[in-house]
Amino acid sequence: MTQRVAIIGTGPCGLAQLRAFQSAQAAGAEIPELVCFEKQADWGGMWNYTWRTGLDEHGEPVHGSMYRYLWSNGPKECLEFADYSFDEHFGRPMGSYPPREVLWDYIKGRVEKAGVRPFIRFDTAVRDVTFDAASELFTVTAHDHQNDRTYSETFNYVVVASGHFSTPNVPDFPGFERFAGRVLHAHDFRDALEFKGKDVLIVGASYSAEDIGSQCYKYGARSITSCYRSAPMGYKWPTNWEERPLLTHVQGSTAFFVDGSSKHIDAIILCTGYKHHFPFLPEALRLKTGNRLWPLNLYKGVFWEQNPKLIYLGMQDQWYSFNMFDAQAWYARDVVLGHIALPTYEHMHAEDLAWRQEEETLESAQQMFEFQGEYIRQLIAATDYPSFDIAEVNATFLQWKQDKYENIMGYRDKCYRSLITGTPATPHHTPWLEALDDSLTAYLADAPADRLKSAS
Ligand code: FAD
Ligand code: NA7
Repeated sequence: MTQRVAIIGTGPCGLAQLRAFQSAQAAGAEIPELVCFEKQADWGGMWNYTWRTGLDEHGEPVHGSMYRYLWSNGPKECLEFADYSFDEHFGRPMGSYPPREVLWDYIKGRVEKAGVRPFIRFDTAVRDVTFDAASELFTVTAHDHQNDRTYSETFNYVVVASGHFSTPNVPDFPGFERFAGRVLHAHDFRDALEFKGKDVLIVGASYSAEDIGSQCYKYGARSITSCYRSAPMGYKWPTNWEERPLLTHVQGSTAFFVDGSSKHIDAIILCTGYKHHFPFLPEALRLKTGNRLWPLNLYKGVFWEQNPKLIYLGMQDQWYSFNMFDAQAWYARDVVLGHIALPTYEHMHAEDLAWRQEEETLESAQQMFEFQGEYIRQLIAATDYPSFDIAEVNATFLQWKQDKYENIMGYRDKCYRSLITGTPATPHHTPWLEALDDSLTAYLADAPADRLKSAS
């Protein structure tokens, strides 16, 4: 019987899995039957922007957490696909920090070229996955929203590529229930213009706090106050942005902080991270972890050790992103195809624990991306995924970190060299802080629209 593989999700991870199998097929391998379930109407996962919040048109929780005006928060050179370069897709050099729509276009270009769209069932949400030990088959139950039909099919493998930055972690603070302004989580943040002229309080001190605060600043918030639980972000903020220790409570329109200080605020944005959430998985198959570099119980960061026919992609906290997902997907593919044999449970778990032990010793950002880089290097060495210079990617991450500490509102104007093609990035026509139009058309134009108009 032909093997069947279910893939849940068509974000960068699910698409990496499809591309991995397609590339093996193109090289002459016989591949299993692939069925990819995607609850949204289009592919790209997070990068497929939606204006919706709350529930979608089918009553499903909205997956998207990306907002308008989002530009890459790391250099594109650190995430470039090794088998599909930016040069190949765009045919020209560009800046190092493209906006969301440009990266979405890039992600789509590779899978359009690979011709894998027919494997995908869109508007189809996976509801339930079970495993039968006797037959060694998974039963996947899905809801096809186009035909309003729920059905079940069996599979030999299940790849969970449903992402982990979608279900918000939403703490409560005393006084929220009587606060006069808006309280929202980053997951529901869409347009920074909503906060123009307002005093915005940001809770949290990681990527979302930094970037959503920066969006609000860029689009005209009156002031930004960000508060932290563990440590301040420590960048050189503009004069109307200050960091305070954690919020204790809110009274009327006043926020109070752990150090006893207080401040007037109009709106509160909880940038307090996300939960790994798999409502379709039973207890025995469900990964439980915080957002960290080495989630436990996944051999090679991918295979559910208790039942390695269940594969998780992209569950790690991410310095590396698209290229890590590729490394994982290629490795998973080679296990499914029988090119790589998995060791015993004891071996897998011991290796997993050794990675975790090392993860726990990491202190600096540099140590963390080097750790993730080494993990990826080892995965790539085992497959035919094109290798690339991980040490140079790490060096680019290090420079990126320094750029941020030098100028948090200007780091996106810096340019790096591709580690796949060697092409240097070229400065964007407009500094990030002044580039209010984030569309693909505006980004790829030779000059800002107003300059083009006056020249014609
Ligand atoms: P996702 O992209 O989240 O895709 C998961 C897919 O699974 C979705 O299409 C979803 O609809 C589908 N799905 C979920 N549940 C089901 C179900 N039950 N049935 C069927 N389908 C389902 N990374 C970067 O490299 N650079 C950045 O600048 C960057 N910025 C980010 C900004 C924000 C605000 C967020 C939230 C993330 C950002 N990331 C960034 C990280 C981003 O999550 C990854 O780049 C990437 O999208 C992860 O891919 P994924 O496939 O694992 O998950
Ligand atoms: P992260 O990186 O997981 O960070 C979550 C932040 O939220 C972090 O600063 C946490 O503080 C803070 N947090 C979590 N719970 C609380 C409570 N209860 N009170 C105060 N602060 C809290 O999530 P992000 O959303 O920033 O980034 C996720 C992805 O989205 C990332 O890939 C980006 O590219 C976009 P801590 O440091 O743990 O004390």
